[in-house]
Amino acid sequence: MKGYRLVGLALGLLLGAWGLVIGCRQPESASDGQGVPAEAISLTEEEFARAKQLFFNYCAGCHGTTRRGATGPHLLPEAPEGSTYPGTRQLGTAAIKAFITNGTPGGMPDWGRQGILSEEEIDLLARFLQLPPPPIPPMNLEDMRASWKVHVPVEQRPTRPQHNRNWRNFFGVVLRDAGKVAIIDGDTKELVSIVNTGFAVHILRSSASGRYFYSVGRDGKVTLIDLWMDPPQMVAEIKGAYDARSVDVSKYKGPKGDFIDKYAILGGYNPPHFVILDGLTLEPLKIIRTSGYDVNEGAFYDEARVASIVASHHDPLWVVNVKETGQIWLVDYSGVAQGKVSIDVLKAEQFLHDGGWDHTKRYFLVAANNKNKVVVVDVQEKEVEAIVETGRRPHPGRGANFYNPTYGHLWATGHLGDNTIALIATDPGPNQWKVVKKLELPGVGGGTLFIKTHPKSRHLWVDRTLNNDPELQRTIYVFDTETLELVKELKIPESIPNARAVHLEFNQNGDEVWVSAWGRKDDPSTNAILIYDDRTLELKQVIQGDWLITPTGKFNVYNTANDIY
Ligand code: DHE
Repeated sequence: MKGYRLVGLALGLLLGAWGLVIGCRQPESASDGQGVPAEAISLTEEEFARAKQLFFNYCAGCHGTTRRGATGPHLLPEAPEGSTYPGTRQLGTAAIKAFITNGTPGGMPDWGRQGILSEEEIDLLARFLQLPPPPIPPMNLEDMRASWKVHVPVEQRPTRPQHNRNWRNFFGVVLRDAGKVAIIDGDTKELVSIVNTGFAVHILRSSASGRYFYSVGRDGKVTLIDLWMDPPQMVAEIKGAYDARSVDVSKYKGPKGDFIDKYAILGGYNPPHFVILDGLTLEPLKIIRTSGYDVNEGAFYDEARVASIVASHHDPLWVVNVKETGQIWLVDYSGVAQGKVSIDVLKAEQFLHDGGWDHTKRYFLVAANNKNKVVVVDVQEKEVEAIVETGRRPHPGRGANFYNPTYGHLWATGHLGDNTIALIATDPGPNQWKVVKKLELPGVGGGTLFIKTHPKSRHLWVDRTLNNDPELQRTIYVFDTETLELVKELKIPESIPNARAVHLEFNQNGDEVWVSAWGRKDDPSTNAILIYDDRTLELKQVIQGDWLITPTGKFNVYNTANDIY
């Protein structure tokens, strides 16, 4: 049987220094700082294929398929020139296994301790990571067309809602490890339907009218769900990448045309490209590769992945954030029907990830998380307005907008790598685009993935899903947006064991907050949706059921279509 073989070199291991840099625990075998013994790395074809899949499932998001690093450090056999992180061959199997098992305070999950990866899988990954990364296969329009299905043609879809429910207050709930999306009625809290969306579905976005949900998964599949049908169901699907994280829609209606529900856009991690799709059928119309040169060193990145995408309400534009190069592409879709897509490329900062609009929806704020910064784009003037240092690894989700009597309008982000919430002033004046205040979460470390508020709420809600402490992972923090005091810490009830609290979403009225208790995929009793009263901060309802497996993101139709956060 053909095997993959490589002899690890006995290079001096500077793990002690590296451990300090990322604050990690040092594995025993390397704690003397003298280096690890040479080891022979050998994987059979079958092992290599399994390890590749495990890497895709758990690691590629942060470290990249070609392993050059992004949110997490590079994982290349030899350290690239100038890198402060050693090569994986220098680290050796024991050290790599320790990282995968225990995670790091910088936000890397403790895959072993959580029991998500077995010892055998961790060993396999640790050996795989010392071999060169496999190449990214291409994907073209024909491949996409082969996967494209329209289940219900547009002319057979209803012309008005087929049910009497308040569909604008529906919640689409991602059931991550079930590969499904649940549609829940936000008024009655009843399960309305479950749609098979595909592997590790990641996010949903609402069409501009709110009638459709678009899902995107880590298998690069986009599905289109019609909420007017009874029950709501998938009406089209397409695979537009091998690995993807983002999808959005055209939201502009004005003098330049009516693009409501006209187009969708899929952002690919692998291949690194975006695809413009017909909004009602998902027919692929145009692919554009995002490979390019980074804004700092000018190094070429074939793997320049599309991170967040947001649609402007004021112009026929998408803001496409290219992670590795740090470029922000403003993509004008008004000429797609004439075969024309014009793009302005802005030089921002590397490792762009997630972000959201300020309250005026003129400025888009996006985290360059591995650079500890937030980039502010003036989408109206098509320029980078500011780059703000906020804290260690900002992770805003979409961020949160609120008015504070002292500081005016603020946009807020939490951090993966520290326990602060940075408040950035957005009103014109001397403080604009400055961090005017940092709120502190109690306890050690960050791990915040999402924060949220609503124009009708006086509260800022914060999770801490990736903290290393299992108790803090279960805790939600609520701040008063006027006094900026921490007013309540809410824990997942003990009757729901082994769950982390993740992602917060308001209902349409802005008086309820839905939180996911993200548990084990093989045990429904560890999973739930917790519904809190935003005025009293009391838990008012718990949704559970055999169908509710690993809920993560929740998307309220009205708030998502209108970018309310
Ligand atoms: Fe996400 C948003 C990428 C891990 C749940 N996530 C995003 C966005 C990106 C991204 C680029 C912004 C999309 C947009 O706005 O267009 N996410 C990644 C990763 O690369 C990463 C770090 C690692 C990976 O392997 O995927 C990652 N994400 C996760 C999770 O582990 C989460 C908690 C559960 C899951 O799906 O596996 C998760 N990400 C989410 C959610 C949003 C999101 C719920 C949307 C937040 C919102 O309120 O809009």
